[in-house]
Amino acid sequence: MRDAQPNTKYLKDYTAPAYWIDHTELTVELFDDYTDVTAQLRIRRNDELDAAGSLTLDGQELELLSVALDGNTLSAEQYQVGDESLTLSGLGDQHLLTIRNRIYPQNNTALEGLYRSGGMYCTQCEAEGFRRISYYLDRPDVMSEFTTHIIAADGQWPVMLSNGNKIADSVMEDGRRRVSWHDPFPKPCYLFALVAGDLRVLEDTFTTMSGREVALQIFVEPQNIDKTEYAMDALKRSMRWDEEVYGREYDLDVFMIVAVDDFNMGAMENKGLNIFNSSCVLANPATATDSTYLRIEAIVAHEYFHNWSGNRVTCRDWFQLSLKEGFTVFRDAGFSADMNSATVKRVEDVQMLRTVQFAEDGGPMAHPVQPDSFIEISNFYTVTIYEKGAEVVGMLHRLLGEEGFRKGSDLYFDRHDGQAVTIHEFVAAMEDANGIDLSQFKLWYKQAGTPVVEAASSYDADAQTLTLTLRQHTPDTPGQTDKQPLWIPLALGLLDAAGNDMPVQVEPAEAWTASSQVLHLREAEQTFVFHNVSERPELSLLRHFSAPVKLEYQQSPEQLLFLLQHDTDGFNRWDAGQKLMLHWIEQARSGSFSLSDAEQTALVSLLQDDQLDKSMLSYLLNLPSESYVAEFSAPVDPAAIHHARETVRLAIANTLLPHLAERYQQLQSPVAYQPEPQQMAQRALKNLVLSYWALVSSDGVTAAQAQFEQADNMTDQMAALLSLVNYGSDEQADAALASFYQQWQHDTLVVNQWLSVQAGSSRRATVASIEQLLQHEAFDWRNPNKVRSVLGVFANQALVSFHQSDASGYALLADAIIKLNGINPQMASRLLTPLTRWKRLIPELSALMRAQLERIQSQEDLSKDVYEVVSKSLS
Ligand code: B3K
Ligand code: ZN
Repeated sequence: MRDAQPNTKYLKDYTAPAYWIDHTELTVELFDDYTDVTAQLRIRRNDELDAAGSLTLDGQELELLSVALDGNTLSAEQYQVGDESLTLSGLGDQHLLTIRNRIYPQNNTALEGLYRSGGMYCTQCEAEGFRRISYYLDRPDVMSEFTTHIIAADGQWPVMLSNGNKIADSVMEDGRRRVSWHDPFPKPCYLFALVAGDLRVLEDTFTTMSGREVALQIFVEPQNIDKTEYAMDALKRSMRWDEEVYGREYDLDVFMIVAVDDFNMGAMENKGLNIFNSSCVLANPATATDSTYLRIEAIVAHEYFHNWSGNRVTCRDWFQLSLKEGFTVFRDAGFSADMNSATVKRVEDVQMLRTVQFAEDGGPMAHPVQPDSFIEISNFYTVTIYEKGAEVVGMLHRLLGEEGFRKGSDLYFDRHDGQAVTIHEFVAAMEDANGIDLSQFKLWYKQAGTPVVEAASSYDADAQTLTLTLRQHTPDTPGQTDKQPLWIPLALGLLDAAGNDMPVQVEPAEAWTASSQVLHLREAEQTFVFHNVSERPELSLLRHFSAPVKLEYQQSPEQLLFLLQHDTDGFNRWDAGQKLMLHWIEQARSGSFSLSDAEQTALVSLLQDDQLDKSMLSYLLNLPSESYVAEFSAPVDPAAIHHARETVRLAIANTLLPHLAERYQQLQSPVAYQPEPQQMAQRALKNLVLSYWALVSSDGVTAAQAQFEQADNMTDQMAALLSLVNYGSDEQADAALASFYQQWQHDTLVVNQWLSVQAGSSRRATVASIEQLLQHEAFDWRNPNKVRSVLGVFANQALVSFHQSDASGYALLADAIIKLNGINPQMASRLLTPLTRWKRLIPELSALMRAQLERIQSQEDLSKDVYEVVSKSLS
């Protein structure tokens, strides 16, 4: 809980630590009711500083037992214990500092530091959790070699793990067992991990490119051992990919993954011992959907890739978080694109960016990819740091090309191996390896807000030229005005009337990179002239979404339809379709919507297309989400958006209706379930067809019922359940939900999906029904997955239900946040996100939401996490 006025930390105040900790020897003694920790720290004065021999260590909720310097126990007058610190003064150049303290993992509901999850112990130390285990310099620029001893009653915890390689395992004289681990790679304490439990393990091996054999182990609670194979497969593919694409090899003798049920995030890249939220690692066909498989593949890769981008080269301070996160998201996206359809992966990433990240960038929590201040670092594990950060790295890749980028990343890893560095050093490596000046480009890291690019074009038939004028500006964001023009790579193509790409010659020539068909927009306004353009072309702008900007370019529904049918860039085909559908939704809001003949024909031919990837087709035929539509309307009226979107959905379903039954049958497959791209694509399209069919026809609902009963995999069963819940009769929906729960109540991850189906359904989710779910035996306030499945899904997906005109939806969320503030501040703070958008809503809703934020703000004992988001939202 916070002090009266939480402090803001600033990047500009960074100073190096007064001491280094060269070696850390940690002894963790697990007892039933408490845990004792002994830290033996070899400290060395930082020569570069004129330090006065004073050292302040971080510590939180620790019971200090003793402090000794070079073997001599200190008396209480020889050090100062603050609320969250331990200070020693009068120190010399080098010492052995020994600190003993006691902690209570079973009472730790914040899930930071050492805590109990189900029947096991585990840790989460990033960003500042290590200080809840032991007094330490809890900052990423202090890198130390760790030796860890775990001691417990013999037989109590058969598996006891920490980072690095196991060096000893024995029963001590007092009958307790002691397992020792040594990690030869110096690391910051945020990468420390410890696990103890009665776990089962799936084992495999991987031979690295230099021929070393690495043991691979996935540890899970006994009931989950049949859900580990896919993660192992994804791990081996990730290891190979990182060797092939980045030349990066794994470095320890063993790589371990542990699945835990109670976890604040997706997973954590602790050195050699990744800890995963069980929802991001466990899968078998009966319990996991295709999207879960894809998520597992991406997260296993992401955490593994951190071994280089994050662990071997780490961050100097937490303002540099995107140095490891943006780069690693970029790397895992490349991996997923190579394993599946690259275009589909791009579509999914951009969907997320344009809804969630653009909303963050336009709201009170907007911050640069390299923030310059924060109150609570946990609040900065954001879509801006991760996804926009990855887009910025992606633009570097586009500017430098595959080879140039690889030269830059090689230089970065070689130059900084074993160091804690800054974003500046990452860009400098890219510059030095390619002989390029990226000073203007670096503004992407410094300026918050989503840039707007306005485009206008004119064609001169006589001169055979096309003139394109581009203007850019970045809106003000909290604390930042008067933004500078950015370096924006804008990929584009010109299509002739038959839909073929025309050759492109641009002036000024230096603004054009022919190999990647990119225009370089570097000023507030620039005009480009395309020569030898033999007919009036259709412009396809911002191909592959080459920069994270909002593009404003006037195109008629006919032009959009043309691009949807013909663009040679798969991403822009989809995007043209989304723009066209957005236009339909706007028309529906003004009561003037109907599909033209050409539009109807295009929809039917997409449904029947046999050339395109079926997953792509399912995206092409799917409407933009309500949140995406909201991003493009001001002020936001969630009910109006919902109804307009439903009107359009009904019209599409009716247009497709004559063909749906047949297409559904065609897409059935007799082949046994495999989580592989082609099958996944076919299921995605089949289940989209089913949802349109069930929306407009009782035959569709019957088909959903049959699929629900017969499905042998969760993808099909869940899709059928969704169709029954949303389009079946009340009786059908109730019966399906009841039978699903009956079937799966023993499986907590499946039950979470069952909770989400209800919480996210505009039809089912009422405030009363959400309250019931919160009372359900399957719900648990201490488990973040449950909280997300009910409250997160309700507030972010069931928009009409959440935005009730009597504020009951807001009040329910606010009550939950107030409750969680005392249990798990990070969770509480995450749940605030929908409330931070209050200024964008129609006035009557806006005032109601604000009142709930004020109610939260008036609570006593607000955590730093909640305080920061609420106070920034209200200012
Ligand atoms: N690095 C972790 C994030 C942990 C954050 C905890 N507050 C997960 C990841 O990005 O890989
Ligand atoms: Zn990460």
